[in-house]
Amino acid sequence: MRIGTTLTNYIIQNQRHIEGATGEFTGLLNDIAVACKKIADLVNKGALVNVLGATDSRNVQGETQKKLDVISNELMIEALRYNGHIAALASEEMDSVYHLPANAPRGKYLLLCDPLDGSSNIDVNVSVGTIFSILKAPDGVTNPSEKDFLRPGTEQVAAGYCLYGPSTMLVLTTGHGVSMFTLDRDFGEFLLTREQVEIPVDTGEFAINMSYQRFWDQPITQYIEECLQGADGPRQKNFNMRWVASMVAEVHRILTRGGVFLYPCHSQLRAAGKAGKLRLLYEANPMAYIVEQAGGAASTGLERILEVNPEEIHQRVPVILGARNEVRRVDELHRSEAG
Ligand code: P6P
Repeated sequence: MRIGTTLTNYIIQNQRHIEGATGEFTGLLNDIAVACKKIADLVNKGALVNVLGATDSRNVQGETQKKLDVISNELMIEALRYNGHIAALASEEMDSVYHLPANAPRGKYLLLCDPLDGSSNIDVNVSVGTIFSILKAPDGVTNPSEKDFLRPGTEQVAAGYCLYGPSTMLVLTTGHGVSMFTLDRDFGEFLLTREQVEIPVDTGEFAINMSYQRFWDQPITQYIEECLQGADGPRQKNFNMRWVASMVAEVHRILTRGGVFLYPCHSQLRAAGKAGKLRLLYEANPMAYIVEQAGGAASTGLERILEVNPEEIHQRVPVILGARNEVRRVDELHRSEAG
């Protein structure tokens, strides 16, 4: 009988390839995994522990916060703030950067997270997840400010998510491919269940919220129309459609069986002064890093997501990610519209 490869063992084994690795990174990932295990436990218990439903508060996005949004954010802070692995934290659920308590040791990383993405699905028992992105903190800065977080996605040292689905899975990249770990609840460890994940370059499955169709720009309208025309249209093949309204679940499906995910900007979002729905720093960037590391592509339609220069922490961007050839097709439609 074997234990298998735990997340901690896997990181330690792989850390040997990282120059100057001191074990701090392993400690940080362990802190994140502890928070995710506790969130998984609460998501799994749901109504039994009175964590469902909404609070009467709104986050900086103006969205009503679910109880588990707030709890997940608090758990992430608790798991990290005194362990000396980060210098500061930014979260979808907090207006500004979280500064560590004065007596807390500072670490060399910055953590950005969406503590519970897709939480509108919580009350209807559909998969949700935690998304995280890790940057190096600037040397010698004991209280990083917002500007220290405003770095392009190419500077991420790691990114991952934890999917609270039929099984709880943690998916991670540190720049050497994508690995998947499944939580063994019997002894509370994430065990390696897949590595070197590859996204097929082509697909027959797209994910988009069709209810916004009347607001789409021409490139998106044309791309989806071609998919819907199926074998009789220019694509000469039929497409399937999925929409879970939980980005973590969509990305996991794409990593597992392929596909393309689109959350474009559209006229209704622009009218509200928004450049998209999804947030660059703690949704689009980590997912783009993971998808690219699995051989896929991630674009705004006009540029590579990982090369977008952030201007503010809760900045939104359009997101097209997944099968490389499909993302390229959408990009080409945007270029031809631009002329
Ligand atoms: P809509 C969840 O709120 C989220 O941020 C992503 O996880 C998901 O892909 C998207 O928004 C769903 O948006 O407009 O379909 O509800």
